[in-house]
Amino acid sequence: MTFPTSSLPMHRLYSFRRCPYAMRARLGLLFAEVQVELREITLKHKPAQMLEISPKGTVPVLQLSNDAVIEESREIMVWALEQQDPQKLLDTKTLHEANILIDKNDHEFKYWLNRYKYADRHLEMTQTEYRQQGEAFLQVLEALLTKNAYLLGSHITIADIAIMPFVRQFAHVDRDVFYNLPYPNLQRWLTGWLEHPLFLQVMTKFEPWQEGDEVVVFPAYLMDAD
Ligand SMILES: N[C@@H](CCC(=O)N[C@@H](CS)C(=O)NCC(=O)O)C(=O)O
Repeated sequence: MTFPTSSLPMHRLYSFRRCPYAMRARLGLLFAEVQVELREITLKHKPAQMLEISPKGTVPVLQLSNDAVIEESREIMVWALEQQDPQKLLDTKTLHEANILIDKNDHEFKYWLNRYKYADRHLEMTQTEYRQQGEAFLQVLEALLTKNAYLLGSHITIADIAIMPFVRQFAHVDRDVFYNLPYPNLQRWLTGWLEHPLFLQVMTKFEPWQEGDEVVVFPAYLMDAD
């Protein structure tokens, strides 16, 4: 279903297409059906306007229309879903478990993922050893997905959208290796996500924003997520 674009002022998201943190923020906005002005950036040339409101210089950054700034991806997802959550991603029954999984993703899995991806910069262990360290988390996810279609049940929760971009990145270090690992349910879950209409929308390409550009509205249209 298509709705007319809302009138200004809009919230504004600084984003980078390939960043997994920015992907989860965009997924949160899409599932929440919250439209924002999107400013695509490059990490090499961060806009001064972004650094002014968020000097730590990471994406995503959400500047609300009241000028409040949210500069952590997790908080952006939660903020968006607190505005509106038609698919109940913030299900109170699973929220505690979701937070534990997201913590594990952000504080443990991400560490091994970086080393697996950039093994040539971290010579203490081999790439295979880094991958095996990361697989400890994949095994947790596989066990959950053996029981259910999504991580915490038969419906998508915030855990799925928060973690999926990182599993995607892990898989894409070497797709042949990933799809030959003994995690059929995780592979099924990831493939489902890569084909999901909202994920395809999240990966829309935009030119980096420059002062004076026309406003880019994201999502350009809202569709049923089913
Ligand atoms: N804790 C932050 C981490 C965000 C983050 O590290 N983003 C990366 C890109 S994926 C970044 O902006 N890095 C800054 C840089 O490389 O200059 C969040 O969850 O939003």
